[in-house]
Amino acid sequence: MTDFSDIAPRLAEQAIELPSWAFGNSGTRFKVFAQPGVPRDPFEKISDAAQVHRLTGLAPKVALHIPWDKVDDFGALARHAADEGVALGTVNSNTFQDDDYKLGSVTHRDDRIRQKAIDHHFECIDVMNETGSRDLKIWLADGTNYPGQDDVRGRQDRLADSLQKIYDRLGDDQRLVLEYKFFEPAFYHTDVPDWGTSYAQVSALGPKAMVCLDTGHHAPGTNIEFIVMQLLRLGKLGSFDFNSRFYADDDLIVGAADPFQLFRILVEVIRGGGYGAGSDVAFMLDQCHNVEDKIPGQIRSVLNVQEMTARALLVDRGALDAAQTAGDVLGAHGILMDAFYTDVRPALAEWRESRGLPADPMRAYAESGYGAGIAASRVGGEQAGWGA
Ligand code: PSV
Ligand code: MN
Ligand code: MN
Repeated sequence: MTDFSDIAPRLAEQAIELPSWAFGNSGTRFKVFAQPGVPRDPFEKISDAAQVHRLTGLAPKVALHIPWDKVDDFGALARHAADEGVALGTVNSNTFQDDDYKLGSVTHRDDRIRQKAIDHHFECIDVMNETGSRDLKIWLADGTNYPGQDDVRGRQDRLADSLQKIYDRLGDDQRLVLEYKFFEPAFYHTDVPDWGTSYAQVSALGPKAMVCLDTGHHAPGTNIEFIVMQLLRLGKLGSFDFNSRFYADDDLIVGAADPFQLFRILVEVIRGGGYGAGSDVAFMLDQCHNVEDKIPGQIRSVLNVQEMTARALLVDRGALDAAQTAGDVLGAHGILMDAFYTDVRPALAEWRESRGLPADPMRAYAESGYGAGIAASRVGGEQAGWGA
């Protein structure tokens, strides 16, 4: 069994991006629950996100969503982030909250609407140029509800054409990551429903286009770690959106529904070279709090990712390979499970303290008074996109 001290240095390589929209009010299609102290503008969202990094050392970047996080001066937002000890990360586009996009955005038959969607992505790239962000993340709500509603082949061709125009605008050090999702808001077909479609589209674009894998965007029973393995093998895994799902796109705390699945995913990430220094894979959370407090909800998630990363790093690769080569089915399985069942929490608490971080970030946040402070000082917080 690998020892914790062997893997401790590698834990310092972990960096997880937080979604700005996790800090505003959110809910379901039935109700948005307002919480006291939610941010009134993008600057306050960054300040809240920075608390997560301050207490865990795990979350040095914040992803933006345009236009939700539109400000007059993105340079000032980037400087504010730096003052708070974090940086601005991935820029997410939004082509799903405009009447024009009812029947599609970059796949729309109408040239005007398609161009409008493309122009929105150009605007996002302009933002990236100001913030220094590397990645443009595209998630599309495009799809149809009824067989025959539109010609799915034509939509796929228009998607390729629009993506090419967006891709051609990217700077040398910028990337496009295309997120897939099997359904919702469209229910018959979705234009980018699966990793294969995303892979086919980004492969046609070139090396700066990659796939984004949101862990909540698969049918029940999907072997997500297999997809992780395949995309890493193909050199096309650009980023993760981590969250948990029980049923559909639940966007719950990472590792809450199925910690073992999170472990299996991270085992493949590490096996495929997708973890740590030298890897280009962006680890993001895509989690939208509903009933839980926002900042501790994010703290819980990044700690869960760290915990499963530590367990995945503990897998004794040499012993596993030997057992696999020998055809020792139960031995190999046992080696993996030994790592999964290792309680790394005490060792992680010590590791944190050795780096000047609180042993228990959840408790440290509760005792910090930050939550009470923002509840008292902020009135009239804005909603996070959803339901806004
Ligand atoms: C919608 O499904 C979604 O949750 C996607 O996962 C995006 O990443 C996110 O919204 C933000 O646009
Ligand atoms: Mn997502
Ligand atoms: Mn989603």
